[in-house]
Amino acid sequence: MKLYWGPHTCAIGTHVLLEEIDMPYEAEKIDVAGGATKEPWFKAINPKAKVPTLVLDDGRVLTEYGAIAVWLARQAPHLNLLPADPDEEERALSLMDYAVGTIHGQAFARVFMPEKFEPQDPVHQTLGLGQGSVKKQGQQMIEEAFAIVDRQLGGREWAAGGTFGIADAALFYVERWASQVKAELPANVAAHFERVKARPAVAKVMHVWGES
Ligand SMILES: N[C@@H](CCC(=O)N[C@@H](CS)C(=O)NCC(=O)O)C(=O)O
Repeated sequence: MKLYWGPHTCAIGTHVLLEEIDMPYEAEKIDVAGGATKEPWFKAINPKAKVPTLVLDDGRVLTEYGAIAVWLARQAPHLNLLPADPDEEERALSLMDYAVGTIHGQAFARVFMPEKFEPQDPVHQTLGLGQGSVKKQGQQMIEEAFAIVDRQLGGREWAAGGTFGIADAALFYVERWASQVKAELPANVAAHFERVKARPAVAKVMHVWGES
């Protein structure tokens, strides 16, 4: 299978999972910031024009972090990447969805790409808020969301199930972005980030990405 990824993107979460499950894969770096996902060759593979994009050996194309992560977890059930216990599974999926849908899709997206929100944002238009308000809102959302994650992690080492899993890889990729927007991670989240970075699979991926 082959993962398409781009520097500084959320695709690092998927890359980490691929490394953790220890199945053969290739990883192709593309210039996401330079618009590579919008090029016809890439859109022919994934019309959503996003990474992570995972192409299986039989040609099927998997998209969306959560769906790919569950699929990868199912390839290596012994690793408990998605807990079998229903309560822990719910916890894993809930934290993963919060990282992907809210922290990434709503909060960081506002800071990284305010132009995608400003024109359509009725609150912004109605209140006639000045430029930069979407970014400020995103920044506030990031801080509120990490405070929620901090309480949810509590004294746990991992998001769910007692071992590293798909929610941890999702939290990892948003935790990585915090320093870029000068958001301070609360104590439990910061400790979680360090714990994930200490994993050999993660260190290997970060070396390939050339990022800290
Ligand atoms: N919901 C998607 C989000 C994927 C996403 O937003 N990827 C970004 C990088 S973090 C991307 O490929 N952006 C390229 C673009 O919008 O041109 C997922 O969970 O996989």
